[in-house]
Amino acid sequence: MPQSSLQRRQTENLSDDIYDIQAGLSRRHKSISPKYFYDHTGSRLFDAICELPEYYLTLTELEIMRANIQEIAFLIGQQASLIEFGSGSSLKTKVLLEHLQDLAAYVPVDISQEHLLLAAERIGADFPAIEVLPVVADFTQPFSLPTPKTMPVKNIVYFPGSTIGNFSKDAANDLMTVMHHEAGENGALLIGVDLQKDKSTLVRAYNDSRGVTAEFNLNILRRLNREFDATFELEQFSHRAIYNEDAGRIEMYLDSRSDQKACVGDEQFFFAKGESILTELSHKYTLDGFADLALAAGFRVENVWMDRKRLFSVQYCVRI
Ligand code: AVJ
Repeated sequence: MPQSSLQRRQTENLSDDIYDIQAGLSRRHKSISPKYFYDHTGSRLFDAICELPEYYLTLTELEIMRANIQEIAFLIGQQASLIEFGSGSSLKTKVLLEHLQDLAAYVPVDISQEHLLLAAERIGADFPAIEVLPVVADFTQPFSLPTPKTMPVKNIVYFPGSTIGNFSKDAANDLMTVMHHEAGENGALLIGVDLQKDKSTLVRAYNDSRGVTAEFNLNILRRLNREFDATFELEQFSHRAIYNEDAGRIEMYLDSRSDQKACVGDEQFFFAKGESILTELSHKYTLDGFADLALAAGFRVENVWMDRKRLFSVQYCVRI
């Protein structure tokens, strides 16, 4: 894309984002999309969360991948194209690629061009034998796939980290439908799914003792101040994460400590003392619950790998 139109697209995105943030804060139950967590600081804070033993998700998923990598690689087979939803900067992706040297291509898909190209470059350097074809796209909408030099036998969509948990049941169904489309005929989905478990383990994972998650949550306001002309006072909000058992999900909020106002762009918002902004939902699935979601989007769960405590699952779903 020529430089000028790329810049134009980035400014358009910026104003789209402001409208999106303003719309979320105009609702009766205020919310800010979790996609705004991940600026540079937010990504670093998330990396720090992933190293906390209380945040069992990342370490457990990695352990499951390592323990079952032979079987996973066997199911994926030869000459597949691995399409990762997300930039592919994780250790799990490396573990997978180390055992898939005969891939037709590796296709990381991410909306953040900067993040994506950096991660793709690193992967290209670490795995010179694999053709890396990054795609800048919003993966919640259908996108077209690049054509690798080697014709792929099948497409494997890879979606680690239980990011599926961030999506409401309807949005998760839509996203699974996009993944079904991108997998194409003979395709499959390899996905990390966090599981329902005792409330205290879940609550601790999102209220870590070092306060990294609180910092991560508050950083969203810092980012709005810096990038979206907002005027939030960070000390006037506090982190809260609860487990909603009926809905089977963690809900993360920023609670206003006082009656106050803040601007975002040219709009002003009022926050009553104790009023909350919802910043993230993190759905936890039962095995049956996820199998139903998969089925509704045209996938059959063929294999489920879990840790011994059944905290987390990695699931291989085939297209039906
Ligand atoms: C990356 C969306 C899977 O929901 O557990 C971690 C993000 N939020 N701690 C999650 C997150 C608070 C994470 N996901």
